Amino acid sequence: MKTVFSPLHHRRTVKSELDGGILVDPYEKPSRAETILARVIHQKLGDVIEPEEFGLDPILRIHGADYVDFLKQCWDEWTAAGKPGEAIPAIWAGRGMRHREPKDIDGRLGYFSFSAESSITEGTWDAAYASAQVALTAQKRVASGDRAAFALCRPPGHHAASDMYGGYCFFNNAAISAQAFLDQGARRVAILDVDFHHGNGTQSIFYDRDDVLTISLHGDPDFAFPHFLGFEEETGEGAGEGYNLNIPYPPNTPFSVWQEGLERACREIERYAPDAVIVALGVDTFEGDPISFFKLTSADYLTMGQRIASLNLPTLFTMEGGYDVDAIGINAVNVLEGFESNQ
Ligand code: SP5
Ligand code: ZN
Repeated sequence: MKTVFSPLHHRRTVKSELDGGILVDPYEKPSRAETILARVIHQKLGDVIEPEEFGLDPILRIHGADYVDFLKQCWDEWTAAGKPGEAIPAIWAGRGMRHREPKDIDGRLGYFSFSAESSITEGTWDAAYASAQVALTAQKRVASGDRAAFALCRPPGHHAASDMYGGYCFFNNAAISAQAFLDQGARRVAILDVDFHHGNGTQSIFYDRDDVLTISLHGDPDFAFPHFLGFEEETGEGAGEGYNLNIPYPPNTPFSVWQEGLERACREIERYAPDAVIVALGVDTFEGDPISFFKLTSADYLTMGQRIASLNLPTLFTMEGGYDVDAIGINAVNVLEGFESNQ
């Protein structure tokens, strides 16, 4: 399968991540994408291509114009306000407070985010925009008849809601791609999110819709980021009732248990009979991941890819998380190689 990759991801190179009460070297760093790209080339997965330009319109099908404007202007407003460091929110609308957009940058940062670890700097917009174009380019390959394509997105996307960033995510690449499939004539699309963290953004975007089935396997939010969404009882609302499935697991879950959830997810997708499936591919389920608590091994990712291939559907992979940089290339590409071994 083809891989779509943009060197513009490097423009998102931040110095700080708020973690444990200090600013640490960010987990979501450029070497993640470079390591995956090197493995794609080493394993001869297929051609690597640069993204085409689709502009803002497909992004605006998912994200609000005021949010997109905020992301574009955030760094300039932050520096114009004389702030010495990277842009980090420090206040949100808590319970009983007003959910209205303030005018100054401190207020706007809180209004358009849900967490504080994802510092914004000068190049964040360029990288997030390029990451969405990477996803749309891979989506176009699949819509044009390729069995599968790999969008090597960085920054990732599945935590981004229509009008909030967080969890290292700014534009929801999987959601933007799902909407593109629909806008090009697909009737139904399934999103299978195998990242360690709940895909809260994707869930919220499609929660009241039946044309996108959203399924996420993830660390139990009682113990794992994003903490405030991703529980089993969230099954959708209105027309979307029954079209969201959350499969949370506790600390130390091994593949033998996780695999039962994958099987359940795949059966739901088979029943839904979508025109395409999008795999939100995070490999932070790995036993060596520094911020997660599942126990998958590198070999397990081959098995994962094989089961996904047996859905026998046009498949778009969008890269999400994975923070053990030494293993991220092997693990991510193992999913793709497992997929391709099961034609
Ligand atoms: C795309 C993705 O995987 N985003 C993950 C965002 C997680 N952000 C905050 C994680 C908090 C990490 N706390 C470290 C705990 C180490 N024991
Ligand atoms: Zn994750």
